[in-house]
Amino acid sequence: MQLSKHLEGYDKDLVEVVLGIAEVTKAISRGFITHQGKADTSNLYGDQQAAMDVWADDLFIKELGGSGLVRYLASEEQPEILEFESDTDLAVSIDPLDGSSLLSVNLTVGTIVGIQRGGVLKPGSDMVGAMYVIYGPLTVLVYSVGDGVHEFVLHADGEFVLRKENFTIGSEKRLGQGAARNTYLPFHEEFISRLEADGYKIRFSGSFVADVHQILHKGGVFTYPGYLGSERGKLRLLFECAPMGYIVTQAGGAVSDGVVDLLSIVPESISERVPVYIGGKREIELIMGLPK
Ligand code: AFP
Repeated sequence: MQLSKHLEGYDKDLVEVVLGIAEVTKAISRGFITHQGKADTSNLYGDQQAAMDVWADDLFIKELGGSGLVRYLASEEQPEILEFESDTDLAVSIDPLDGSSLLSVNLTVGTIVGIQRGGVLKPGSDMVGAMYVIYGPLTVLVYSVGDGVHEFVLHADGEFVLRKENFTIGSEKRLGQGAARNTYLPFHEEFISRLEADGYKIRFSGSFVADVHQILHKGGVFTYPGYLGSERGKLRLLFECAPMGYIVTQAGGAVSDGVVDLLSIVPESISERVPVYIGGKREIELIMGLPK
């Protein structure tokens, strides 16, 4: 079944936005060969932008800004929230190319999208939908509009075709852990030690979207914690953690900053960072229960 068919019956504007984003991701999947190398620019966070980052960001702004379907757009590559003429109140936050520093070594990167109504600075629990696309050996799109999690594969004829419907998080013991061990805070050190003692295998690529995709399918937990020198972590609440957290929660998992449900956090700015623990309920309960 094609993506457009699968989305039948949901809010028309929301469906059009999801399909518009899917169209851009098809262009991105074809564009890796022609947009290699680095741009001479860096984003709001000081990350040097890859040529693909800038190009992909541009494609999304043109598609969503020109569609008349999106009022607000926040992109990880833009310093401000963009506002467009629109009859809707749909608001999109987007990381056009997460993990792009890995492009130079040809590892998997992806696009992450969260969709809200009325504005982007809202808690993840208010989302009306989220999706991500992984550009790996296959181009795979995963979406949820609050009614389960579904996965599609991009076929040679240019269509996203259903591969897994209503799937739930796996149950294997896998552990993706960011930050250097000598900067771990004591409760985090304890968390990791307990998982290691329980036989968790390490899985970390440096591409959050790919790492969470693996945990979603296989099971376990991904964490990029707060650490000495950066107690609020590295990853972005709006562009990375909330949309992926929404999807993992929809798949029967959970997401936290270590203390509260991450989806309950109201972002104060688009650039807000947050410690993240995302994966199975058991692992998230463990970190939330450890004394801080
Ligand atoms: P890039 O998009 O700049 O490659 O950053 C990727 C990322 O935000 C996230 O996808 C990774 O989990 C994290 O950074 C890896 O960061 P470190 O390599 O500094 O641990």
